[in-house]
Amino acid sequence: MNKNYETAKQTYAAFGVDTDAAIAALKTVPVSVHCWQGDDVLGFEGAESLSGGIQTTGNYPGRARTPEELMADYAFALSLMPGTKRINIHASYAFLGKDKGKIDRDGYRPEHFAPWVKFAKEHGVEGIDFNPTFFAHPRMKDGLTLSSPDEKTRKFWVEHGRRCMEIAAYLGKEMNSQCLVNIWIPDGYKDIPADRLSPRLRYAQSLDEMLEGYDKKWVLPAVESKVFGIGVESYTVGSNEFCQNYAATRGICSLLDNGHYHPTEVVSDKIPSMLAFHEKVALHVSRPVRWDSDHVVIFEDELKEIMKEVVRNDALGRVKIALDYFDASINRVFAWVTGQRSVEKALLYAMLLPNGEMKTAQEQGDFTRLMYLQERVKMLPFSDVWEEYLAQQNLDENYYEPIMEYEKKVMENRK
Ligand code: RNT
Ligand code: ZN
Repeated sequence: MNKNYETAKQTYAAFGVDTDAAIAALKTVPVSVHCWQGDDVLGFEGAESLSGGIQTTGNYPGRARTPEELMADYAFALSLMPGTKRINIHASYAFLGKDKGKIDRDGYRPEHFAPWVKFAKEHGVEGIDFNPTFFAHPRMKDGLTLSSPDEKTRKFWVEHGRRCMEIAAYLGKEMNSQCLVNIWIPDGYKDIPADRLSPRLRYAQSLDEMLEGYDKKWVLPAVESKVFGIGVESYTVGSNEFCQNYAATRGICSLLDNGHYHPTEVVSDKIPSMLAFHEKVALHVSRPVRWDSDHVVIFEDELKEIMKEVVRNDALGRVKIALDYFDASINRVFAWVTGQRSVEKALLYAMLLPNGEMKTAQEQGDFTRLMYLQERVKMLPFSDVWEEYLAQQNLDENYYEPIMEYEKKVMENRK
């Protein structure tokens, strides 16, 4: 054990904080790591660009171009991430094999995801989460999927959703860990619509059809809302109110992506409101810069606030944490690892706060002491505890060099 850690441990103990307990607790918190950071959300279906209001920017060399390359990069990234990990797969990352070109998204089956189960088991991850892919596909009509007025289109996407619920049950069973299925649709209008209700009623109906009879033991469905996307600036069908009411009335989960709200709204404040009424709530941890830009998550204030709400409300078992960002302007493995490590740091930071004492100060109306404590803890030797956490898992702060080596040896050859 390093000397700095011993000193840090005593410093925190003076505030009534047990650093050993925090380290042990953090090791068990699952964080779901998205597969789509590795290839700019393109998937295995041959897509050359993204659509549905989301966008990756940058052209840093070395993008994974094949399933093999993506899996290699994913495995390498996971090896540099501390803690308990899950993998998070989009339907567009199916291994279609001989079915390629013969079946469409309404025909995907569990077997097309068997390689992901193998991958998950080989890399010691806790479970697999899943996402139907309702974007970047020719069957979107006028930018709509589950809310389409065209019955053939709507049915196609409902069927895709139903297939995904079956795939998720398979993934849950195989991994012996409930699979979170996140439902996000890009549906919306660029300009002022004449009817804002009908698309929402159709979306609700489609969700009901898609979720009918799903395997409650192995699958936990969630709906993700959004305020706007590129090309759908005026109206999105799956708004916040729509998704929250849908989730509440159907007894499913609501997923909050911190890039999906008006700029002065914060997800940290939404978490306790959700916890007051829901057993579970899901997160997409992202970093919006001026818009839903999906920048790499870094260790900044709102991330700390989000994890404080998870930790101090004893909600580690109730809040499902997943990552959602995609940056193509820097080394993609570095982006992956930095975002995951930032979430881990924020969790540890929250666990090392004298939360009980601060709460007492608040309840006693002693706001002077509350501010004193809140400011005081900012300068405690957090980094020594973080490095100890890494060291106990044979990791350290230098993850830059190994990634640069990997870039030279592996990624630079992808031309
Ligand atoms: C889009 C949503 C959604 C996607 C992923 C790829 O704005 O955040 O979660 O990022 O499904
Ligand atoms: Zn998201």
